[in-house]
Amino acid sequence: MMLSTREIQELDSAHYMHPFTDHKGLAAKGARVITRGEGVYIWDSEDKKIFDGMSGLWCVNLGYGRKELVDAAAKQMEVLPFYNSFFKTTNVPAAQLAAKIVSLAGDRYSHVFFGSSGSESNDTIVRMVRHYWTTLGQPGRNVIISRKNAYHGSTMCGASLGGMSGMHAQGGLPIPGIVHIEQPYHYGLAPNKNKDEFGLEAAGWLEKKILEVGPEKVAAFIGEPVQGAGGVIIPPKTYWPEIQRICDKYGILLICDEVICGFGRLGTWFGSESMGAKPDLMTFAKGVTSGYIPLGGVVVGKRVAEVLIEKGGEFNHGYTYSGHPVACAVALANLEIIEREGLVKRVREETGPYLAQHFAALSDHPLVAGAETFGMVAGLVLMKDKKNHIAFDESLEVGMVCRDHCFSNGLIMRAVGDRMIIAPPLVCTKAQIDELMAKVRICLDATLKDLQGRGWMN
Ligand code: PXG
Repeated sequence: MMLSTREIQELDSAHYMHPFTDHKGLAAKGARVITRGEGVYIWDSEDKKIFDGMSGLWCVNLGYGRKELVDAAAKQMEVLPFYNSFFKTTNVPAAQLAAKIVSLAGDRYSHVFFGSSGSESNDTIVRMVRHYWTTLGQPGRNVIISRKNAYHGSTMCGASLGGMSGMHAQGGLPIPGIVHIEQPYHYGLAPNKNKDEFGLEAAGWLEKKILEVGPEKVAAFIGEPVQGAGGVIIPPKTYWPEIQRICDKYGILLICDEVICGFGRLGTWFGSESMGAKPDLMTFAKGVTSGYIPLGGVVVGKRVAEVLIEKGGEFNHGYTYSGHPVACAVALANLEIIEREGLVKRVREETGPYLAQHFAALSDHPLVAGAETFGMVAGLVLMKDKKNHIAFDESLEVGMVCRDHCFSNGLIMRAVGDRMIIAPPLVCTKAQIDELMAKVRICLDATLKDLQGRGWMN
């Protein structure tokens, strides 16, 4: 039986509790019902075609409708839909995928621990890092330093590592032993400063925090190579090498959360490569399967793996779905396609630079300031008066106004405060980038007209 949009919305608002959602507000309007996808497009239940400028939620990197991924899942389900890896057993796709991911990550790594999401994998990392230092006879080294406005997931550890004040305000977070430093947001914090100098200064906040906590108590630093959910905050190029130097100086572990940046989004297999960082541990999820099936995990560097394996004994941690054979089979097919189509290089050398050029050109729009990209992520700020660096009043929620115009004009573009961000599928062609940019301009014009009509803009 085909349900009407209204009927689906009624079921939805009566029974489905959505993530990060004010349900009273949603019920009044009804959720948009997305029904299918093909390539870089999705359709809603009213058959409206929409350009998915966010790759689902930073994950559908190969675009929608990739039959090979569907076939990989179906084939594995027929052969072995599930078996666990707990009791001295393994399965073929999990072992093959671990080896494949290690080969893509490079010589510094030897092992992969699997979970089903980014959040879970960051929980794994917190436990693994603390177990590592305890194994080395330093149980007091248990503090992890993260950053404000970081996003590392929604579980207790994930949300604690994250630096979102709204999340910390609910449920008594962060958990003990997690502290935060300011993010390296040049445009937002120090637009008039030299960018490279600001990068060094921002990395220096890590050293300050290490000294404040006591170097002997600091276990690790965690950061996204480019902050995604925080609004696509691209650090100055001086930032990560200096972070690396500081971690090395104090012997603390460096963790890069590659959940968004991994598997080609920044034009390298892992975002840390693009940023000049050499993490000991990397979290991944999302793009590893292009979002077709849940899978996440941790790429474990030799420094950590050797200690855990040689001296750590049993690591009392794992998930039912660690190394899920169907998810791993889909990931293997996904990585094979990324390699076959040369997508990482294409993003680095072709489509990424093309997007960069056209996205930067949006700065000529009266509303737009600070338009920047890296690979296939991009962010800009909507400004009331960009010449004098005057922001809109936060309570006006100008980003949301813009986001609604995007949706009306068939474009998914996300708002984070007054930052508008995109992360298109990696398969996006130059012609599709042209189409995307034309849509962005139409939406910005509609937003400008609307804001002027409301008297919010001169
Ligand atoms: N780390 C990073 C860097 C992420 O972006 C997670 C961990 C958590 O992954 P899971 O699979 O547990 O959701 C993420 C997830 C947004 C948004 O608003 C971003 C994410 C999730 C939900 C919303 O941009 N990223």
